[in-house]
Amino acid sequence: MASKAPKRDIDESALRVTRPKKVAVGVPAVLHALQISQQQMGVARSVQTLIRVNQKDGFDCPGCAWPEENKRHAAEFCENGAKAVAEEATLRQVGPDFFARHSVEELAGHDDWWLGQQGRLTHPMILDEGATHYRPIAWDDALDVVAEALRDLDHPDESTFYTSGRTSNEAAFLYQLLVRGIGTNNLPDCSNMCHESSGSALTETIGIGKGTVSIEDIHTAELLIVAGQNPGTNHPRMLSALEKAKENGAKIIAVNPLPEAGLMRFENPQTPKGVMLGGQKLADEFVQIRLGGDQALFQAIGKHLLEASADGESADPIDHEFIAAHTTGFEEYARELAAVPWRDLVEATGVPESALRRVAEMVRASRATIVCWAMGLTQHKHSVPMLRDVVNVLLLQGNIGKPGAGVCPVRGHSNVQGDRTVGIYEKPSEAFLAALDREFGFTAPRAHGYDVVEAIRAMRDGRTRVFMAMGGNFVSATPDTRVTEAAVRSVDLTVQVSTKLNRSHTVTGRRAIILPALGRTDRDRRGGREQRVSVEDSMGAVHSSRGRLAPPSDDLLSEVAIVARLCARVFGGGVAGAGVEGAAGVREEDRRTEEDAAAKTPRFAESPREGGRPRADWAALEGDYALIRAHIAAVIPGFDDYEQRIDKGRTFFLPNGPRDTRSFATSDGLAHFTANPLEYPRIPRGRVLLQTLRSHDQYNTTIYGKDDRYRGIHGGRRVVLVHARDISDAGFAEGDVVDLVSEWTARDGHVEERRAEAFRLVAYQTPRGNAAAYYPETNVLVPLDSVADVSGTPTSKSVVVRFERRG
Ligand SMILES: Nc1nc2c(c(=O)[nH]1)N[C@H]1C(S)=C(S)[C@@H](COP(=O)(O)OP(=O)(O)OC[C@H]3O[C@@H](n4cnc5c(=O)[nH]c(N)nc54)[C@H](O)[C@@H]3O)O[C@H]1N2
Ligand SMILES: Nc1nc2c(c(=O)[nH]1)N[C@H]1C(S)=C(S)[C@@H](COP(=O)(O)OP(=O)(O)OC[C@H]3O[C@@H](n4cnc5c(=O)[nH]c(N)nc54)[C@H](O)[C@@H]3O)O[C@H]1N2
Ligand SMILES: [Mo]
Repeated sequence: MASKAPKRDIDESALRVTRPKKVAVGVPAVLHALQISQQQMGVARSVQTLIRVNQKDGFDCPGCAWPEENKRHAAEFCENGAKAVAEEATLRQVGPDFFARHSVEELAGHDDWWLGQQGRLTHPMILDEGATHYRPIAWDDALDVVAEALRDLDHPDESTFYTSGRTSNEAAFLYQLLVRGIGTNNLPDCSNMCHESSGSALTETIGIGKGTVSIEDIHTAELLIVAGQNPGTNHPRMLSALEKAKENGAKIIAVNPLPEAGLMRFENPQTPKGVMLGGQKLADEFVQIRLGGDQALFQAIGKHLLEASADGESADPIDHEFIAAHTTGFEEYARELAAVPWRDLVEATGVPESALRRVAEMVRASRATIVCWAMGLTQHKHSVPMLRDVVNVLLLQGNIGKPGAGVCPVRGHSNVQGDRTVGIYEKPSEAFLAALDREFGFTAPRAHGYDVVEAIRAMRDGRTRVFMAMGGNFVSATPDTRVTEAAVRSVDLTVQVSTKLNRSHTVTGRRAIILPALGRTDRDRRGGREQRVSVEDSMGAVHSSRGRLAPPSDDLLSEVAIVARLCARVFGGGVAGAGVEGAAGVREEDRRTEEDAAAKTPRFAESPREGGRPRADWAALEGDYALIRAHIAAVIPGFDDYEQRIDKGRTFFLPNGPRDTRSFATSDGLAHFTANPLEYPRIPRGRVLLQTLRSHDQYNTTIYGKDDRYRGIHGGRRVVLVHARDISDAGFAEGDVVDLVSEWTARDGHVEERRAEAFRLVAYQTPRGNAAAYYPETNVLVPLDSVADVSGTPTSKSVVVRFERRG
């Protein structure tokens, strides 16, 4: 039996701090995962579930986007994947009785851990205007309310549609069609807060916003630089790939302000050696960099390579042939870099010149280098130029489009990359829109829509009347919590398609609707057959995913069904089932006739907007997801024979010009060197620069447990990790509880302050002047206007704060 959900929030007074660990994974991790699984779903369901994770006929792990290897292990999951699965496959439930017992106000007073631990949502719910409690509502009525609100808009841009990154290709494609059919490109997604900087930098420089390596490249690289990433917690299966690379002779450089356990050493629970020998040493070199110093590091590497090339004494490290044939901008890059003083590079990184040169020598010695990165590189003000400088270094040695070499932005959510591929983007390309128009006989809007930060501004400024979210936890995941919450509360109607209860169900518009959806692990029967969906991993490989577990309730619909029914209501034509078919599939007798639909056809259809509306047989799409895949194949290059290519658990790669043929879809068909002035954060006196990151027991805003085992934090989350001398310099002692106050100079020049209360000071091995605390508790400190240049990503890894004694 699963154990009961907690009754109380996290008790921070129970917090315990021990020494951080040096080794990641191993047997304790597996035991911990099994324990969490059993609490959530009992023994039998745990076993039944975990053996299907990432298997060829199983479901794609909702944990992260790291690819599976072709030859699968019997247990192709990791501790944190197991936790992600347990979180979804839990037997705990949040049904109408739960909402009758708890007012929305009471729920809003609980922390994210408590909310998430209550269980799966089982029934559509509505919060009427002025009501204190959600009440149950039939699916048809709920969808009618949404459709009606959409057609009542004066302008389509008064609606905004968020997507988190777990949504399947099929659901995401239909969802963007709904949104563009309504007439807006307001499609912000979690990517805007995540790898948007990677997309921006890579599209500009190599013509594709994705990585250029496969898992085999990782195995065969001579050098891997892992910067701004904590794979031991967030991509544990990546450690097996790094281990294999090491066995093949690769060197690894870890670049991080924190000595993260997984990067330093790794015990592979799947090999006896890992368990018995205390694991494999992973990082050959640990560069303990200052927050935001990575641009300087990559400039230092580039500068050293150019200097070595010029001295003419030893083998030239620069691939002049590649540069001449495939790139532009080299001269200017080299000239600008020559003018950057080493002193500045040392200051920005906090690393002595000798160590910078040592690292650069490792790069020089390698004939195949991969740079992997995640949030430590994407969530800074200057992330885009930083990543352009990563590309510059790789281009110098021709490390794009050759085996064992390339760029590897390691994605977060399990289908965030696929969602973008199938059109979840506020700035869609003309080619994509033109193809969409042709396929569905309408004209999609061309004007760009809102990203996440712009969406919040629009709500704040009263320009949004309907906000819908396909998964995720918008209110907790976004920056500037107080501003965002007020913004969301000003919307007429908020609609959340969700699997689990979270804060976005408690901070709502004047009216709110919860639409409970099937998750990855749930069996999805529609149209009398079991449906599968498909996803794209971090390396551009597409494969199918099929849940096998009995869903928590018969009242759930798949995301595809929810969107298909909204399309039918908003656009008319092929109206899918009324009535609640739940997981049992569409019942013939429940199908509405076209005439019924016409009677209910929204005002949109009566006075169609200029572009007309997309035409499709929505009911048919709901009944057979293969038909949606056929549409995707017709609109997006690279999906030919989609259906056959995902049969029998097969995986196929989407085309990738730089990787496959060294062709670059830039304006001139060449890869671009860029000259980027050096930037790095300056920390005012008496302040520290705070990064907001993940603990080991959380998945973004979903908190699995209260420990961050590898960092030695147990039983609580309100900690701030700081250098011991910065604690004493600020006049505090380790263990003191302080408020974190962020300081931000607004555009008009005045300094704004934001406060996060009651954090315990923990002395930690971080560079002087740098600190770390967990997200989402600290999102309240991140100013809405503090975003990365070009990409607009909130600067979650660099927030200037001071500590204040609690009054
Ligand atoms: N278990 C689990 N898995 C997850 C997630 C989860 O929450 N839990 N989230 C998923 C998602 S959506 C994502 S995007 C990924 C996130 O994966 P990560 O990017 O690994 O997540 P963070 O915890 O934000 O860790 C950032 C890392 O970068 C370092 N860092 C911070 N600033 C800098 C810097 O300026 N320079 C350098 N070099 N390093 C820096 C931090 O010390 C930390 O090690 O993980 C995915 N997988
Ligand atoms: N300060 C700070 N803020 C950050 C970050 C940071 O490092 N620091 N990281 C940013 C990053 S990288 C990301 S990706 C975002 C994450 O932002 P989001 O993706 O919005 O947040 P999650 O916490 O992953 O969303 C969890 C919720 O998704 C729902 N859910 C889970 N699975 C499914 C499903 O299959 N279908 C549906 N419909 N719903 C589902 C559940 O209800 C669950 O409560 O946060 C960003 N915010
Ligand atoms: Mo992410």
